[in-house]
Formats: sequence, structure tokens, C-alpha cells
Amino acid sequence: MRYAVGSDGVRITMESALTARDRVGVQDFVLLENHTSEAAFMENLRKRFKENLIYTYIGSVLVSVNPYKDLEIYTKNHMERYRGVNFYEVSPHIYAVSDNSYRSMRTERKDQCILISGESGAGKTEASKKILQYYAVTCPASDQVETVKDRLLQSNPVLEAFGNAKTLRNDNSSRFGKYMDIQFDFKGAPVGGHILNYLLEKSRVVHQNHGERNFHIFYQLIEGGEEDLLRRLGLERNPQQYQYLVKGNCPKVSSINDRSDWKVVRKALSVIGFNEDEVEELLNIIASVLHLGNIQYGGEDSGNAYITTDTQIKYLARLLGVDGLVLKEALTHKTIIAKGEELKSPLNLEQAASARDALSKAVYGRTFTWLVNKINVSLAYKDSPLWMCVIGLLDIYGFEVFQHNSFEQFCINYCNEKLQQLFIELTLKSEQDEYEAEGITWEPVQYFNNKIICDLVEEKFKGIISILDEECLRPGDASDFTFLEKLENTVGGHAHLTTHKLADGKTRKVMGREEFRLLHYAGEVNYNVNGFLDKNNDLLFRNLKEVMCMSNNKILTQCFDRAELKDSKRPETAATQFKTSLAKLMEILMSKEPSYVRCIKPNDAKQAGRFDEVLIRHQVKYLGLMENLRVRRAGFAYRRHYETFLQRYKSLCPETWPSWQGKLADGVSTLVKHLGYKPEEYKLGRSKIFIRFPKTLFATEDALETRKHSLGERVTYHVVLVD
Ligand code: AOV
Ligand code: MG
Repeated sequence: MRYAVGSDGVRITMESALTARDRVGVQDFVLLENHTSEAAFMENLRKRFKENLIYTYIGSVLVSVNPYKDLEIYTKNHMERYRGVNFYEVSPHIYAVSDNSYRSMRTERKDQCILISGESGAGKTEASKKILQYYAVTCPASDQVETVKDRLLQSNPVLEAFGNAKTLRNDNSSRFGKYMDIQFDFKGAPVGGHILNYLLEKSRVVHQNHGERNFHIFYQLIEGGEEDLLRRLGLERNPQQYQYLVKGNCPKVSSINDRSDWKVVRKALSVIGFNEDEVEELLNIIASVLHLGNIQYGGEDSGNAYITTDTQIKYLARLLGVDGLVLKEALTHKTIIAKGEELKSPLNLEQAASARDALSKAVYGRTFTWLVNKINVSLAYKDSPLWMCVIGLLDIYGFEVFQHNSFEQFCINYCNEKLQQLFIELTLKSEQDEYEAEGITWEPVQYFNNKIICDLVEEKFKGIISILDEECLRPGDASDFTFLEKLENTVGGHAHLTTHKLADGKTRKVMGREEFRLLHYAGEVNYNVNGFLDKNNDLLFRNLKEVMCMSNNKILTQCFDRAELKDSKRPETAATQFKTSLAKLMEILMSKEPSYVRCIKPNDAKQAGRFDEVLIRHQVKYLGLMENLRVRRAGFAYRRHYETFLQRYKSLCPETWPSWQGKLADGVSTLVKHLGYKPEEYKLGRSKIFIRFPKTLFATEDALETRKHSLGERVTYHVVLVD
């Protein structure tokens, strides 16, 4: 009987290597006979998906298709199987990528990063959690390290509670970008960590689109919070009572259990090192945001706004430790400093409501940043100032398109453009370098470079962000529409931007008057300019800041600093801050050795087993996977270091068996000649052999398998061909 080890680790009977390959496809796209055919690519992906083989390589890039069901492939046994094993000796897995980065870090002493990309709901956050779990389980441990491992793991439920939410695309959608360094000491033990967070989607605190929810923490607290806690916070156990939770008309999500998640988060907070007081202060803030949302305004005859009842103000005064009257005043008036004098003026209904919402957003957003800092303090490596190396994990919000797209989608999609740009630059460049280093002729591959879109967004003076900033700073009649007009006038002719106006002065029917359309690498998105200026300005009236500075809530005193009140300089706009932080992120990533996980979403229904051809083909296209494959092959299906190659196949040639004494390259040369490789089938580089056709390698693998079988050796051969 011939056996093979299935990717689920079970030994399965093998019909023959050939039919198995037929059934489950190849585990590396470079081994496809017709590697330029998109149909062959799709067929391979589909075959594997059907067999629950969600991972496939393109060389060293891991392609992952979200299974939307729990697979038994993340057990401790699986982790052990990948530990310290060569990338190519085992079936493709996120653990193989994790282990490979880890070993490279150890052997080359170089910082690594794992970049996870893909659209919303494709499985990025899950992938990043699997990687972290892999390190927590497989890396060397000691008591101190156990604490660090626990904290690293427990930072996830906390940050997800405060930074993730249900959207139409994903029930657990990341609404912030996250880059996490895991720090390892010279023994390879994880000894610390550090998180950088990027632009939280604060607007969700005050508004949600239909079918979406606010951040998970609100529902967790209301559903799971103990009776006396809710009483102290003045909350009722019913999310429908809160204006900030009813906008999306979606209090419950079938895939989410808020009550049990609450327990997980509470426990995680204590593992991270929050004491009871800090938890209380944190929850006071969360409850305050809900109370703020319930503040109702009425209009006086003069048009000025007043607060209809004092119920919320009383709770707020107690929970935040501020003077109720001062808060009330600040929620209905604004103060500005003009010529050194403070001027106070009443707000109308609309202004008052937006001042209230601005306060909620500021409080929540700053608390989130505080939370990340607090986690960082808890993850900081304490004993010695030195760590050896880091592995960085990047998990951002994926590309997203809704019926209605605003400033937030603009920022999220821009961030995805940047990441795609990095992928293009690094993969193409590193492939090119490899061919050069090995002295093999490079065959250029045509690909779409999205730099043109990044430039359109971020270029100085004439990029979209610059134009937006200009309107934000311009006094007078600047509005969302003058911004749109300016876009039309400045970049209207750009190949990747359209507005409803046509060059001949006529208008485009399919687009709203308030929209501009960007042709992103991943598809077209119409952005509605409504609210762009306000969101980019992200201003909070001075007197509201003052009230927050007076708060005796210890978290808020760290979030609102009096120095801010003295600083008359205008703060940088949200988009510019984001642009700067992304540029820094790119620098961080460029300084490390990257690995890639490219996540694919199989369908829009979040359903297991459904392989939507059209949707997937679109992602394969825009992720540039075909180009990636072509570059990777560039004429050669397979490459391996001489030593690895010889080690695996030396038994097939009497002169190399049991060991080869001379130079490795000569050994490989002798071996392949013995196997009957024709000159056009392979090339010998400086340290690697390059094989042109998959069938050459398949034949060699089959020969190895036959030999091992005839000797009665345990077959370690894989269902699908590996090194
Ligand atoms: P995302 O991070 O890429 O979207 P997630 O990682 O949150 O997507 O995945 C979405 C959902 O798909 C998860 O909640 C799981 O139910 C399921 N899923 C993903 N990967 C796996 C897996 N390997 N095994 C089983 N189920 C999985 V976003 O943050 O919205 O861009 O912004
Ligand atoms: Mg996510």
C-alpha cells in the first residue's frame, strides 16, 4: 500500500502521486504546468478549497482562502509538525510561514515582518492570531516568558473589543490598523512586544450604517456586565436604549456572543495588568459615551440649543468627575480666543449635536490610544535594555467598498494601496536580486504598478490629501463641495479619478453630484464628499477640551493635557497625520525581511464551502497573484539550494549516495545528469539549482518515492509534491 501524509496530518492511502495531484492540485502554483493560465490558477485554488486545503504557495508567498469554518489544522500537533522543519518539507500552512520567519530571524539575525493583506473579511486578523499562537506555543519558555506570552495573546481580545465592530463585510471587522512587534531574546524566547495603531474609525462611535454595529465593547458591557456594575454606570441592559447603538438597527449578531466575550475581555484586562480601579475608570468612560449619545437638545425661539433633561448630565458628572453645570454649558456653547480675549457664543441645534458627537469621538478615540499605550507598557521588555530581534506582524483594515463610502473608506483604501505598493516593490525587487545574485538571466514581467494611485492621493500640493487640507485651512466659504470642485479642477483629468462632470461640461449620470470616484488597484470606489472637511479637521471646541482637562478620571487626565489648550498652533489634519504615520510604517517594514500572506475571501455571504469564481478571480487579479507567479517562475518552476536538493535526492544516484564528497554544485550536476536531465531543463546558479519544468521535478519525486517504497521505508512523501 502506498501512503502519503495528507495536509491534515493523517496518513492517507494514495492512489498514485499523479491522481492525488489531480485531485488536490499542486501546493505551489509555480508547479502548475501552465503557469500563465488564469484558468489553471483558479482550478488549482478551487480543487484545494474543496478539499479544505486553504493554503497554497507562490514560491514563498502564502495564499490563504478563508474557509469560514473551523478546520482541525491549528492543533498543538500541527504546530509541532512545522517546528524547525524546512518550508518545503511540509504542506503549506500559516505555521510554515511563521516558522520560516522565526528561523530566518535566528539564523540571519535579521528583523522579520509578516505582511498580511486582503480585503475586508478575507482572514487577516485570524491569520495574525494564528501566527502569534504559534510563537506562544513553540518558542522556548521560562516563567517570565510565560507572562509575556500570555500578555501578547491577551492583548488581542482587548484591542478587538475596543477596535473591532460588525460591518456588512465582516462580523469582526478591524476598524484600526495594527502593527505589532514581537521581541525575541538571544535564546529565541519572546520577551516583549510593542504595538503601533493606525487611525481608528472614530465616526462609528456616533453613527453606524444600516446592518452595522458600534464597537463590540458597548454590547459586551451591556449584555455581560454584572448587575451592580451596570447600576453604578447608570446603564440598562438593553442596547436599544442608546442612541449610539441603534443607528444600524443591528443589536445582535448570530456569530457573536457578547456575554461570553465580555468575560474573555475582563479576564484579558487583568492578565495585561489592569487593576480594578483602572478597569472601573475605563468602563466609566465607555458608559459616559453612551450617556453622551442620549443627550437630547431642544431649540429655543432664538434658535439656540438647550439640553432637555439633566439625567445624562448627572451621570456624566459623576462618571467623569466633572462639574455638571460646566459640562452642560460646554455642550451648548462654544468659546474661541480672539485677540487674547475669550468669546463665548451659543450653539444652534445642529452645532450642539455635532459638538456632543465630536466630544464622544474624541473621548473614545483618545481612550483607545491610551489603551494601546497601556498594553505597550505591559508588554515592554523589562529586565535588560537589549533584545535580539523582532518579528513584526501587520494586520490592517482590508480594502472595502460599500454603497456609501466616506472619508473613512478613503483612508482605509489608501492604506491598502500603500501596502500593495510595498508588496510590488519588494517582491519584484527581491526576485530580481535573486536572479542577479545567481547569475541567471532575468526576464522582465509586465505588471500594474499602483504607484500612480498612491501619488494621486498623497503627492505634495496636487494630491487629494493636499487639496483637502487646503480647503480645511482656507477661511471663508470652504466646504465639502468646494473641495470637490477643486478636485475636479486640479486632478479631474487623472486616469484614476473621475467626478460627475465630463470634459464637455455634461454630467455623468451614474455618479452622484457629491461624489468622486477612484479607480483603486482593487476596483472602483465612489466616495461621497459629505463630511470630508469636518472629519479631516477633527476639531473639538476649546471649552469641551477644558472640561475634559478638569476630569478626575485618571485615564482622561492622561488623554487630555492642559498643554494642548495653550498651543495655538492648528493640529495636523487627520489625513495628513495618517499619511505621515503610513510613511513611517513603510520605513519600518522596508527595514525588515518580509514574508507575505495574501488572504482571499471566497464569497460575500460569509459561508463555508462556497467558492464564488467571479469574486475570487477579481481578487486574484488585483492582488497581482498572476504577475507574482510569473515573476517567481520567470522561466523556472523550481529552485532550491544545492545542499537541500542533494540531501533529498542523493539516494537516486550511486555516485552521490550515501554522501557526496566534492563541491555541492558538482554533486548536483552529477546527480541530475544521472537522472537524465536535459540541458534545457535546468540551470545551475551560484548556490541553487533552477529547474525549468514542473514535470522534470515530478519525475524525480516519483523516482524517489518508488525507491523508498521498494526499500520498505516509511514514505514521508507528500500528497502534493514538495522538495
Ligand atoms: P479580516 O481581518 O481580513 O477582515 P477576519 O480575519 O476578521 O478578516 O476574518 C473574518 C471571519 O472569517 C472570521 O471572524 C472567521 O469567522 C472567518 N475566518 C477567517 N480566517 C479563518 C480561518 N483560518 N479559519 C476559520 N475561519 C476563519 V477586516 O478586519 O474586515 O479587513 O477590516
Ligand atoms: Mg481584521
